[in-house]
Amino acid sequence: PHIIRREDYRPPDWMVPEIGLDFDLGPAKTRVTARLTVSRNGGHGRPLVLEGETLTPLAVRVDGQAINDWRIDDGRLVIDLSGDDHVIETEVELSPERNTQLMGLYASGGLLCTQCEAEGFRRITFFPDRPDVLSRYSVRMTADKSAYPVLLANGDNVANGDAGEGRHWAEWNDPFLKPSYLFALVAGDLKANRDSFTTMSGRTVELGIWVREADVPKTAYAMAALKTSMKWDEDVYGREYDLGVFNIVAVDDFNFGAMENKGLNVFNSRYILADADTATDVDYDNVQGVVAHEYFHNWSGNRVTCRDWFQLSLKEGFTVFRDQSFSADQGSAAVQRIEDVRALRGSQFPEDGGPLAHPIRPDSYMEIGNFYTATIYNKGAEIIRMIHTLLGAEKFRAGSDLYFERHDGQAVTCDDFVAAMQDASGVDLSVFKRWYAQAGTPKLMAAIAHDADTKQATLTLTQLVPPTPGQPVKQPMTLPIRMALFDRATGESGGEQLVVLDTDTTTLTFDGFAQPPVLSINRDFSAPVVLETNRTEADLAFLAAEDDDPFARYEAMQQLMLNTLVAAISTGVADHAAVIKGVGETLSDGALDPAFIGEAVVLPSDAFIGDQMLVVDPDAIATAREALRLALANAHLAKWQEIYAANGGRSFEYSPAAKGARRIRNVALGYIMAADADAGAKLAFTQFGAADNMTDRLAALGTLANSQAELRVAALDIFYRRYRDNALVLDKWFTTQAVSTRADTVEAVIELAGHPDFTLSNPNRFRALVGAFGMNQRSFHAADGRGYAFFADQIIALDPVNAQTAAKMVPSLGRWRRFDAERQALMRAALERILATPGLSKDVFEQVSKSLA
Ligand code: HT7
Ligand code: ZN
Repeated sequence: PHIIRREDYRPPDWMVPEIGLDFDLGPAKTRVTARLTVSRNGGHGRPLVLEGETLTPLAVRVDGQAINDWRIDDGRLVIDLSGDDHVIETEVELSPERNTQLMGLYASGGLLCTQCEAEGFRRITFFPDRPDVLSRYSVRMTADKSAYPVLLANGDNVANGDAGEGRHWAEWNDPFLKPSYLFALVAGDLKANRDSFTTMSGRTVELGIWVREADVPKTAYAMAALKTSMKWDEDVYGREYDLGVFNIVAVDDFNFGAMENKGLNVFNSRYILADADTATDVDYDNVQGVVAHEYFHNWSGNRVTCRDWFQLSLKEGFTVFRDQSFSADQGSAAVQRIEDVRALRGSQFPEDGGPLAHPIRPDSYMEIGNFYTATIYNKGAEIIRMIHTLLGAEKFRAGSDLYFERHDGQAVTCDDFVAAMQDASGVDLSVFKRWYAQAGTPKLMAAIAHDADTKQATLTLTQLVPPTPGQPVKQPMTLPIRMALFDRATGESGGEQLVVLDTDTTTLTFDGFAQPPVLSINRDFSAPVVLETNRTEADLAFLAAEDDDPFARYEAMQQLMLNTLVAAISTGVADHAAVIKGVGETLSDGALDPAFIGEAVVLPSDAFIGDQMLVVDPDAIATAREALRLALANAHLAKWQEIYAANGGRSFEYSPAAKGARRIRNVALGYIMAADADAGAKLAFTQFGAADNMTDRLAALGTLANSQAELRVAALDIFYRRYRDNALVLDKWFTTQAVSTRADTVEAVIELAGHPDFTLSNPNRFRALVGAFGMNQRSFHAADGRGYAFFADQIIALDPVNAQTAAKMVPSLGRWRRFDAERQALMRAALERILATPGLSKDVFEQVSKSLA
């Protein structure tokens, strides 16, 4: 397959200042007539080339005259034009209901909707489908009135009418220039939760969240989140919404989380619908975060967009940073940061250390759909966060103001973003820009030494950026490191300092320490690195109890746990004493937020423990982790029971305090279950039955699903019967079983793939079972390879139906180099079997071939 390279970028040959689209909509057959005003860009003689995928032109007209001398070249429509300005009309026919790839125009649950990012518009009409071609869109839709009473598109609704024969039409105009990837339409039988927002300049914006009528009550939280986001973007970034209307539509079949189409966001329904009975606290948080993310794109992505897809992190990294900051401001900033870092370590670090590693601005790709990665999004956000740290909040804001002012209405590059930050702040970011070009997670070694005679502490920082595919040698990165030194006798520190390391190594000295100080470093995870220090167990225990930076405190506890687990795995001898003591102190610290405690006392995941090992041994990890869990459970049983009792008995409320209470109580339930399986199962089953909210019900179900308790079967059955008609909740039922720590999970998952409610056509359902199973280190890596074989079968089956979703699964197998020789062979065999499948999509081909290289 063809490789697209960043260095080959060339401005478009033809611009399209205006486009009129006429849709005659139907699920089986939709006719699309497009009218493009085109103008030659520069003094070249090249033809007009319009991208097309799965399209056949039924008519082509140039300046009103039908022509026949067009040609199709690899799906593209090529037209020779003599002048510099023309009007091109094309007609095509689509079948939305046969579009299972969910890119372009497709049918979902009785709706017709579009997904155009990154390259879906070319599946709707012939067009120079690239983000640097900005056009003014006018759209007319005609459809059956009873099946599709609501017709929505970008911008403002300017006219409506009756088309006769039970059909009606609507026209929408978007006054803002936009790239084709931001085009959207939706037709369906939808009802709106309507509200309004008054902007900082006093304009009224009509807000609508469109869903099935029965789901309208589940949109209240999303609406509140939208209004809070609009206000936050005004307050924190000075960004005001620009249209008179902002609509959101929820659809059930969606390849991603949501899409920021101008004035018409389309969402995966799992990020819109929430009520106490069906959504967990995590779901509520996700709704808030994704609503904010898509709304923030209106400026960081839409008003200022990307010149080409290599610049994807320009909009995604910045917008993730913005949504993370927003979420931190809505609740516990400490817990938000812990979750952000967990997500980074859980998905981006493995990507950075594996065969699919790429910089946040990649140099080449085969299929851009494969580059919506944790690196582009989450590492991209960390890179923006580091700019924020280096500049400080005020200068960062000045940089963002300059960026939006300078580039409003343009399609730009990551260089333009950094230049605005640099110009507004006066801070030189030239070395920092290596973050955009170099892949790999830097390792930072921090060694603290002390001289009792001089009362000096010496800190030596050394960085190493590992080789990654295609990048054998790296230059040092700019690492903004927040640090503090604590006096271990008084518990005081002289305050935090920012050290900027942009060389391989540096040594810093600190005076006035009669005793060796305790090093608190990379506070708030100020640089996305893997940290190695020479801190002792006593140092970590001190920080876990005393550090005034909550993230550093959490990290110290995690590091204590990791040290204990890794030592147990490598020596076979487990010494749990330090962790038991640290957890006990944390549980008894009345000054701590329960939400924070809930995170601090949870053991690192199997996968994260594996990341610390040269060769991942899933069985040894599981054994060591269960042993530590059991030790913590037994040592603090009375405390877990006390916490469980103290945090229950209240009726559901969605507030940071109530959420924190549920979290710590459910963590306690897990430990009680570990200490006493019978009592724990009874407690869990009672909670399962009595819960007035999904967080508690699902936590109880998950605890039972991991257990040998007989009540487990009953609970799963009750849950299924209660929620079988709610697709989003049924997804949880599949996932709970797919991530179970039970030994028979592989068989259970294989059986569930044959369940009548399992389907390849709904990405949420596929991810709920197969995607979740791919993350279950214990069962996916079952030594006999049944997990791998099942997984490969599923990817092969899904590929012709939905190549994008199938390709997203490949990285679970792509990590084969991290395992023992037997597992390596089995994983490679699974990948090779996928690669040998006839007619493989380029999406899956790219992921698998790179994974095997
Ligand atoms: N910008 C959006 C990306 C997206 C997408 C990408 C590929 C295929 C389908 C997709 N749906 C949405 C989402 C976002 O980052 O906000
Ligand atoms: Zn985004």
